[in-house]
Amino acid sequence: MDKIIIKDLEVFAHHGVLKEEKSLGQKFLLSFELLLDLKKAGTTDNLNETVNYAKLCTELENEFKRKKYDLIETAAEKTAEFILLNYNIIKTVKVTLKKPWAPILKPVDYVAVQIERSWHTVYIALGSNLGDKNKNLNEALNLIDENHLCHINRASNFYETTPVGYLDQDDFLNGAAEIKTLMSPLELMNFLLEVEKKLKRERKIHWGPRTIDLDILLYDDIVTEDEHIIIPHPRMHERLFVLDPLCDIAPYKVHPLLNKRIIDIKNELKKTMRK
Ligand code: PH2
Ligand code: MG
Ligand code: MG
Repeated sequence: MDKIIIKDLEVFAHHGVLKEEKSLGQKFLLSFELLLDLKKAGTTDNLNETVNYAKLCTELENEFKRKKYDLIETAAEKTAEFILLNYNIIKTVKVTLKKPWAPILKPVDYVAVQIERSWHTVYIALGSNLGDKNKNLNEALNLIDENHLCHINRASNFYETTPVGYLDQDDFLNGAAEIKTLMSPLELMNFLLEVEKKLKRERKIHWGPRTIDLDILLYDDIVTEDEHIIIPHPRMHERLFVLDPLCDIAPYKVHPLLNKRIIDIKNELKKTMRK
């Protein structure tokens, strides 16, 4: 991917654990690699198709001076978030934050942190079989969209489905959505649990009735080895109530473990179910 590079922007600010650092302040050097597509700007010669780095540097200086953090880790994290939230066209940012006058009583050139942060594309499944199912799914989508670290890019149609697994319960309404997020898989999972709680989901019977169930299906193309966050969702490819809605919004997305398109997984599952 193309890049805009800003090296060693000098900013005087007040980050540090020591109280002298917070009162006196010191010099910081901020470097950035902004990943974005520069082809259109390059062919049209139009500033609106890219990032105005003069304006960005002024905004970064203001943002960086706005608060006093203990850690350069936090200052870097907030700066990365500021860029990704305010410049839609930037997909990924690498921030290097140097502290050349760090009061460590040793001769060093500088101490620094370097982080890389990105927007992630996630597919989630939604299901409800208690109360006003349509309203539950829509409220879940709204709550997700209201969080500043998440946007709903696309939502599927909602499908009435018969229960799979525990059968003695009402039919489900199922859907899927494509989300853009700055959260990590764990942060997103905890956030979705909070949304479920807000919609008054009570966990009683495993796979039993629920006002809302929100599951992460795919997160970029990652394959986790963590038994608490299994991505891709381990049963998504066996469930038509997941694949039908997912096919509305991402039929040609490739499942990163099965290495097959969603639409092909769905059609093959339909065929084996007819046998
Ligand atoms: N969710 C389950 C178990 N069974 N069946 C349908 N039709 N739809 C669901 O969302 C569903 C289910 C566990 O999450
Ligand atoms: Mg589920
Ligand atoms: Mg679940």
